Amino acid sequence: MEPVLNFINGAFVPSTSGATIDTINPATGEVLTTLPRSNAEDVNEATRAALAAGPSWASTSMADRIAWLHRIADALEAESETIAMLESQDTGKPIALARRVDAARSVANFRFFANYAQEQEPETFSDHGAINYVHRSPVGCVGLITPWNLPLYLLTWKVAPALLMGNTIVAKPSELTPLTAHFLAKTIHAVGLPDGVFNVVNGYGPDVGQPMVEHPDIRGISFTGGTATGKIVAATAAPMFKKLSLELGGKNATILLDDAPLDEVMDGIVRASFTNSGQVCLCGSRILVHASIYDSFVERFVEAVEAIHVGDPMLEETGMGSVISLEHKTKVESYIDLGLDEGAILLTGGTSKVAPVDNVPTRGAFLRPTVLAGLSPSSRTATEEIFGPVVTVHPFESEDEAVTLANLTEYGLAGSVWTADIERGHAFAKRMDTGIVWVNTWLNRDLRTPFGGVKQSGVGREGGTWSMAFFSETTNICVQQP
Ligand code: TXE
Repeated sequence: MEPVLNFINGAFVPSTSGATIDTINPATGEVLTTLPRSNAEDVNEATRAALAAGPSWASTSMADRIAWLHRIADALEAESETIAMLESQDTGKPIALARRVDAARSVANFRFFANYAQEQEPETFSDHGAINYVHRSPVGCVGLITPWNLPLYLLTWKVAPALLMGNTIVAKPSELTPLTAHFLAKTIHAVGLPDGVFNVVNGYGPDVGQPMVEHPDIRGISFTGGTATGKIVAATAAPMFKKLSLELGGKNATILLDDAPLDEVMDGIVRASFTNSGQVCLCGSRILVHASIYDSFVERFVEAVEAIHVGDPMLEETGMGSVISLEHKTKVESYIDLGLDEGAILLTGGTSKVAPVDNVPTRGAFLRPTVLAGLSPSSRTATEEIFGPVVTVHPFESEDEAVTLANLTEYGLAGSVWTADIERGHAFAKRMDTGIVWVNTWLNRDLRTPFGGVKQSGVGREGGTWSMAFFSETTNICVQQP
């Protein structure tokens, strides 16, 4: 596989130091290729290119930029299978999931913002004999920093609106998953986007991400990643008054009210628990079940979880592949052990010592989906983010108790409520202290809606007009009428 390079000013270049990092296929343990180990010098180069390209890109019309988004979407769509393959190799996720979620949504992100921009009405207000209108201009050069769980999906979620609103970009993918950001750069280069408008700098967070946040000419940062890193980013950016969007961690609750129709909801709850090996910040990692249906739910849930085919991500029938790395596998296993120390009953799965996944490479980072019962809802295992294929299940006696349990962690990103009575779903959803609530569904995404969390899950919202607002500055122009 060709080495990943930085993409700066329309050229593919190594880091100035020449240093590289290996990127591993987590399902096999094999080295896929190398990526540049960049540093502040490379960030400065990329920022210089972005600034130089800024004025001409900002002066393009919205219609031109919409056309560019469609060109990029068309080119990505033509290569969907390649994107799925790269993403599956880079992350260990099943190829079917990479096709259905990562590749498809990366195209959809460009298409959505191109089409949605055309639906927007001018923002005007008239009163006191004057007409006000909101003039939107680009933030300028923006920094996009993304994580390893949905690499291209989350990068394009930021690139599309940033380009649409006339910004130039310095992007930093996770050092664990550089392949599809590189592919996006090649695609953007091939369609002929002007040099310097989109730049990619690869490397470790402290070496590349930190200098991006510190750079005075990078005027906005859109960050998706862990809460701990989000705090570092926020502390650096705050005194510089940069525009900042932080999509961070979660410990989301899946709540079954006493009338939840178990047969109908089971598939949704298994998906919410174990999609992408639980490595989606929107996954439900705590399942709260009304006591009256707890036993029957647990029995059917465990049966459904044990039916998930865990194995080689390249096989079509695989439902769950590996986690992102051996290091992350060890972290997840430490939480399974912690859960047992905190008094959990292991209903299925467990560490690879207890429940090894067979027919996979020994150096593959594979874990079985794991369900822990009997834990206090305020235990560490049930309140700290694990970000792996591990869920805890807890009974509750009343809706008030369920609301208290749902809201007790320091996170507030998402959650789902399952009930036969839609009115109860509406009412319960409004009591949850999260940015997103699904009722009788999960990961049903309308890209016009605000996406983001509260508390330790972050600050700001992206999606639809929220993204267009984040990636632009407003000037209100008030004209006195004659
Ligand atoms: O995050 P990290 P990871 C969260 C999820 C999990 C984590 C997993 O909850 O906790 O992200 O992704 C760069 N200055 N979400 O481990 O370490 C780093 O190189 C600037 C929530 O990758 O935070 C990488 O490119 N940047 C999310 C990026 O930050 C730094 C969805 C994220 O790395 C940096 C997906 C620094 N000092 C994952 N240190 C959601 N809410 O949507 C590291 N980075």
